[in-house]
Amino acid sequence: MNDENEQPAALNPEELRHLKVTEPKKWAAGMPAVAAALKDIFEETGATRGAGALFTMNQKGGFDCPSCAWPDPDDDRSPLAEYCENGAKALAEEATTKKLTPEFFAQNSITDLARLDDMEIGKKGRIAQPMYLPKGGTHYLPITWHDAFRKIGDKLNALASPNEAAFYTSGRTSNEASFIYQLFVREYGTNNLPDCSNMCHESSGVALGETIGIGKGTVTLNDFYSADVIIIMGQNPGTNHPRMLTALEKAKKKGSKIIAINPLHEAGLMAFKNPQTVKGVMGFSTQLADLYLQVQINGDMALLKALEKLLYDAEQQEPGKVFDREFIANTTVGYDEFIDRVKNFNVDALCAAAGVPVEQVRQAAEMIKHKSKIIICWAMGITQHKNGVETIKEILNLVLLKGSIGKAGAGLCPVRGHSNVQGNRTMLIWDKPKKKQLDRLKEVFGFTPPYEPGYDVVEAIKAMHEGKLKVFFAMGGNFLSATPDTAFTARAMRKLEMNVQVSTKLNRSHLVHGLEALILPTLSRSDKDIVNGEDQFISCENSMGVVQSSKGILEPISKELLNETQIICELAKATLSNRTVIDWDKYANSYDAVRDAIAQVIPGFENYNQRIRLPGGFYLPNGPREGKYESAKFKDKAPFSITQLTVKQMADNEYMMTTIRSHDQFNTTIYGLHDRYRGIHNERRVIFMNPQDITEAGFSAGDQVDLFNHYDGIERVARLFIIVPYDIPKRNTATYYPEGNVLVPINSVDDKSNCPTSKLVFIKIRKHQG
Ligand SMILES: Nc1nc2c(c(=O)[nH]1)N[C@H]1C(S)=C(S)[C@@H](COP(=O)(O)OP(=O)(O)OC[C@H]3O[C@@H](n4cnc5c(=O)[nH]c(N)nc54)[C@H](O)[C@@H]3O)O[C@H]1N2
Ligand SMILES: Nc1nc2c(c(=O)[nH]1)N[C@H]1C(S)=C(S)[C@@H](COP(=O)(O)OP(=O)(O)OC[C@H]3O[C@@H](n4cnc5c(=O)[nH]c(N)nc54)[C@H](O)[C@@H]3O)O[C@H]1N2
Ligand SMILES: [Mo]
Repeated sequence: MNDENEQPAALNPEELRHLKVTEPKKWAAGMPAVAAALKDIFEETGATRGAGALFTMNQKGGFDCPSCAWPDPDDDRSPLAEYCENGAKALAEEATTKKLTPEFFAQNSITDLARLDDMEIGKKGRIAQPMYLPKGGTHYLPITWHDAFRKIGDKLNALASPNEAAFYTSGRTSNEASFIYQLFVREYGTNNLPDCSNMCHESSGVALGETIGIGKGTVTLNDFYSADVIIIMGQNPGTNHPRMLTALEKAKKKGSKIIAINPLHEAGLMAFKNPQTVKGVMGFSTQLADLYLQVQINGDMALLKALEKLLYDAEQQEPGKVFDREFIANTTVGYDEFIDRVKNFNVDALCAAAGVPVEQVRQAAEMIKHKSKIIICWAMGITQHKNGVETIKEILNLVLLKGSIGKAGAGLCPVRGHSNVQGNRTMLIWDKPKKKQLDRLKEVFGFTPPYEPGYDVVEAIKAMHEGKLKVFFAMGGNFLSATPDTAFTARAMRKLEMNVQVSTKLNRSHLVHGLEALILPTLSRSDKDIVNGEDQFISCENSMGVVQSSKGILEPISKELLNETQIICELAKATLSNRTVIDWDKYANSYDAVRDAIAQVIPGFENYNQRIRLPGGFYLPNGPREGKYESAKFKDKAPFSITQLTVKQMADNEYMMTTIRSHDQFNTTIYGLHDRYRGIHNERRVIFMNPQDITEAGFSAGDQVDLFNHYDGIERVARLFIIVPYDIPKRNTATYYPEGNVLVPINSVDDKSNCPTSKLVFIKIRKHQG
């Protein structure tokens, strides 16, 4: 696939499938969800292997679901189904008994494989032995582990500087493997540790880190059950965090109200039929959102500001009854300057900019006016914007006005994606580590880590382009398809001298490669991890800061698989040899030894080995949750932030486009071609458009179109999409990720977090040119 064809084949499809469109659903889950889940498991794994594994998933002492980072209940886990349809699909995907043998790679050249679409590639099976693509090679060849480590080690040692290599992490890697990984990378000599967070909740990390001193949420699951109001912004839990619906249902039963803020009417925000209850199975549903604000794409900042002004007006009417004066006086800074601006806000103009009728925003203000037990949840609809960090600071402003933080039933809830993405960062997988974290590594291990910041994802892609990065090592993930500007990134990756990927399954990033490439196969979360004859467990941190053990139960599909920690330890030995001060064998042989090291380096992990063995694990310390703010800059108070509202004027034929996940995918892993809740079947190359926009532009439903834009003087084109009329605000459109990624320019990023703006690019639409 390193030929003259600039675009990865799948970006240039010649034909489409037979799309079928049905009415979007108004509720999520229930029996069809469980049935769909079991069907997938049975097809991929054979009944006993899959079903047995399902019942162990998310049970205490079992393994942590490899799908999302939503927490398990501290107590009260349903023995029947502490999993969801999409967790079951994730399990089926990795528990498959199909495997990719050397014969498979001998029969299929890279060019052949690259012609397949993402779903077909993923369905081929698990990678079963290390594979190597030599310079000029057309097929991956088997290689021994020993030779693989030798090649990578020699290459890393031949670089002019360690900064010519980068080490990516996707969010499934355990705490133990993450810690060992960053330890190797820093002893080798670089902070080039880009990770999937850079494209995900980086904006949350930056916004909260700069303000309340910790880049994490402040609520626990139990807070949901005493909240008066739960606001859910830019998140589609019915698809991406289905077990959150169980928590929302319970919250509603206890009297919470829910406000949803989303350009699309997502089924999972409207109502829920709980498959864990008899009523749910019989088809009774619980209404979820009490108020649905169909905001325009990126209208959230304007909406928050309008709400603040309405609350300010109400506070003038009833002094002390709307704002939490005591909290503001004792715990915050910057109120006067902030409120001076709020006074002058124009509600009508702000609501117009948000695209929400003033009346509805008034209703929202009424709902929260006299409440302070408020939780605000958000995900990618908020973070992946040019002003993602700013919007999250505005969320904090609202929370501070209401004193809705550091008390039961209230707080901030950035809902994480990958099952251990939060843990990766806690384990120092970070391109911009703090000095005191590096100092601690130095103290404990006795080597001097590099102190200059490394590349994040976008910086890494640019550095590849400029020839500054020569080796790219990925611990999981699918870098090419997950990153923005696919064609640009593909060109960048082809300039590499070597890329190495530790993977469970084949994906497009193995097929768009540098001069040499290696695939190193590894165990997945559900696989048994036996080291020295002993069954081992790893640990993960969920979205609410609970660290829990996870022990796989499935027989690995091949004897050749190593766990991620072993892979890194062997690579460290092959690379650093007698330069190292670390006993890598000790860590390769025992996760307990790794956990002891973590306990010494990372605050909050004291007695890790004992506490991780408690049923349900343990909570990490979280200052703001207890009303403690650790930011020195604001004298241990929580600051109000002054943010800007900018509204871009669009040309007449321009549209905003957001990229979303279907119900049948996990990021770049495509389980199937349906998006059941949105009524899309058998095709992913669709563009959701407002019906009136379709007519006004002279198009019709079902038309085949090309999407394009100009940015930095370059035309980017996403070919061959089908128009689907949908209930979405005017001039807003949506396509699926990763098909829409070609249109996200590499320089279109959040101003502060550098997160790609996957939730807003401007596009134009023309009839498809065949
Ligand atoms: N089954 C499954 N589970 C997953 C994943 C998966 O792919 N599949 N991915 C995991 C990962 S890594 C992550 S990060 C999470 C992602 O979880 P989500 O953030 O829920 O995922 P997205 O599909 O990106 O959807 C974002 C939502 O934001 C809305 N939205 C788009 N633009 C805007 C906007 O400007 N404002 C507002 N208010 N809303 C907007 C969209 O309509 C959509 O409902 O899920 C995790 N869980
Ligand atoms: N346009 C657009 N782009 C986006 C987004 C968006 O909303 N819109 N979302 C962004 C977000 S939130 C994220 S998190 C990124 C996701 O980016 P990534 O994390 O890079 O992508 P995934 O698709 O989750 O990675 C899947 C691959 O991981 C490997 N894998 C699975 N399990 C394991 C394991 O246990 N160990 C190892 N070593 N490998 C494993 C498999 O080979 C699989 O093919 O994408 C981002 N890109
Ligand atoms: Mo994510």
